[in-house]
Amino acid sequence: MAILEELRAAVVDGQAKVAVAKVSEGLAAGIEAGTLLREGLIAGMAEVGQLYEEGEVFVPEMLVAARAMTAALAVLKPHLVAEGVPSNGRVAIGTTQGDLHDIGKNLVAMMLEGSGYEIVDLGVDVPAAKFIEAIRDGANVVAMSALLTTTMTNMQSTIEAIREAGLREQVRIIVGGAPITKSYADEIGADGYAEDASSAVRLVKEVLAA
Ligand code: B12
Repeated sequence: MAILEELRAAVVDGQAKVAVAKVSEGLAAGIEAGTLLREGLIAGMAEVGQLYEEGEVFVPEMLVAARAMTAALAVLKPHLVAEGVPSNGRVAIGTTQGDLHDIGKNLVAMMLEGSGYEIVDLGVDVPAAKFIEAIRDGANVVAMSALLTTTMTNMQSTIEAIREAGLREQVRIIVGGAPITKSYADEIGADGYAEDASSAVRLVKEVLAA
């Protein structure tokens, strides 16, 4: 479909205005928000990652691509987030310390919000102390995101800090992000792992029911 292809290309080229226009055009043409997300925005960002790995683009290009994706996501958000769903629990979400990647985290937050969870977004580069504060403020779930192999280890130290604070039993901890696996989640003592935003919604439901 031409619109999806143009949307994907706009993300790759870092053209925020075009990406925003294509999302609006797609919605007006009756394309589902989830399709625009997966086949346009996420496909574009995956291509940028591939090009970066191949040495075809560098950090500045990744950054403008991320800005285009973020701008387009803002338009898509009300369509992804169903309204009027009662709160099913409070999720404190953040990207681990040292890590500035937030697109995946924001998507997970949006999908959870759309499924009726109250979201406390702690942002990026989040130290353990901030997660601990959020638990003391009533979060039932802590969701940590990491995109770098150098920052994924901070998930483990955060879980340890939560345990040392005596709060581990009262919270469910889930983790995700491109370098994270189920076995890593098990190894560091998290309660669950999901590979994308829609499975994150299922996961939160499961861990809260356990
Ligand atoms: C965009 C991007 C950037 C942007 C980020 C902008 C932003 N606002 O986020 C910028 C330019 C800032 C950036 C910087 C860097 N980046 Co970068 N970046 C990327 C890129 C291309 C895309 C990431 C992305 O947004 N993907 C799209 C989203 C939708 O996917 P996602 O994040 O994986 O999230 C999904 C799932 O993982 C899951 N999920 C995510 N979080 C969570 C949390 C929970 C709880 C759950 C359940 C699920 C879940 O659900 C999400 C939705 O489906 C990746 C390439 C890649 N293949 O991932 C590199 C990549 C992550 N970056 C990389 C690197 C090296 C860097 C830099 C070190 C580069 C540099 N030399 O400066 C810096 C680090 C800065 C820092 N301290 O964080 C490497 C990491 C390598 C490694 N193994 O550690 C990658 C893999 C590129 C590569 N192939 O080498 N980057």
